[in-house]
Amino acid sequence: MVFWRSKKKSDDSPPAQPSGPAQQEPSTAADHGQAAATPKASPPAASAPAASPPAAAAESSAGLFGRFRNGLEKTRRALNTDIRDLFKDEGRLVDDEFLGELFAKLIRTDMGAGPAEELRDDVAKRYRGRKVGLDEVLESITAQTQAMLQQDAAPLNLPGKPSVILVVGVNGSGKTTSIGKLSHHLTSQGKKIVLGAGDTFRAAAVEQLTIWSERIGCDIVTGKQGADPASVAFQTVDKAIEIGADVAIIDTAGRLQTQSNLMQELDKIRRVVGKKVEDAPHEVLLVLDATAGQNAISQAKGFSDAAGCTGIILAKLDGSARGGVILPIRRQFELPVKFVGLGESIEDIAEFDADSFATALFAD
Ligand SMILES: Nc1nc2c(ncn2[C@@H]2O[C@H](COP(=O)(O)OP(=O)(O)OP(=O)(O)O)[C@@H](O)[C@H]2O)c(=O)[nH]1
Ligand SMILES: [Mg+2]
Repeated sequence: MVFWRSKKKSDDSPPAQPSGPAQQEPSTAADHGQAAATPKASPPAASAPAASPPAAAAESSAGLFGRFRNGLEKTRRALNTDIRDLFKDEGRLVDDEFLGELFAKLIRTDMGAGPAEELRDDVAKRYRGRKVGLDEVLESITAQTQAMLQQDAAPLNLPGKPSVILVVGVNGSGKTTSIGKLSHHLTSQGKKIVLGAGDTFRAAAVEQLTIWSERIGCDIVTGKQGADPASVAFQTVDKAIEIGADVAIIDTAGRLQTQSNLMQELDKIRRVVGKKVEDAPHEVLLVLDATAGQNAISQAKGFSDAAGCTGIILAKLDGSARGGVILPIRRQFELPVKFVGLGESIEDIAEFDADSFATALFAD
């Protein structure tokens, strides 16, 4: 049985209303390889915090720079301290010793050997044999990082009403939180959202998304624990059509690409929503955890192809001094980074922009 909840911001209305029969596709008895969850979802928080005031529809690059700068504080501090340490004196001769030290500092941000070598080699090409100051080196590294992070413009593909976004990734990467923040971002642009609690494996996951829906003031479709996620996805899209929503965003349980039954479950969700709305899902967003560094990359390798991902949300950039991980991610995934997560609050998501991001990464 699938339920949906009408939007409410801070009232005390009763919990989910039953809606029509469950969708007919048979359930997959997927083995999620996780401990059994709490038997019942507790009712959602009665009075969820009100949503924050709407953000500006299109953020200026100055605004973005400021947000990246704050969100990247840990990485930025580590990098700045490290690189500044190379310049104890007035200037520094760019020789093998300096270049080796620079490489060692850069690699500590988890950017990987390839990108760190490129940055080092660019400094060598420009300045070898010369005495340089900190600013010159930072300028060179920033410009090169900007070039490495460049990608074609990658706005969300939201072609019609409703557009469908599926959110996937390994356990704990930040999927549900990113959905909450993304929904707020879209709502503040005037879009009407319906959430689908496709992680039916854990009752707490449904509860978590329900609380987000209340904060945002949007509808949510939920299923009983253990319900077929494809059924929830189907009902979510149905609901979006019924109420004229612009976007349906479907949460999924965490999984590894190697769990083939769970990857098939994603396939089924895709098929089912594709039957309801042409070309749906229009976005399949892979959420990666920046704090897991290179590990996030190896965990999610193959995931993007298997799940037909269209873009990346790099979550938890604020929580780590290893924000350089974005460089190998851009390189290895051949997928645009669409959003970055910069904290746990509702506003802590930003559209990715290579220039502002790289400038913020090496800023004071
Ligand atoms: N600091 C910080 N924490 C985040 C961010 N995004 C998510 N988190 C935290 O990361 C933890 C996991 O986030 P969830 O959104 O539950 O992750 P998930 O991928 O849905 O997890 P599963 O459903 O268990 O697979 C939570 O404590 C979140 O608050 C972020 O951008 N910054
Ligand atoms: Mg989740």
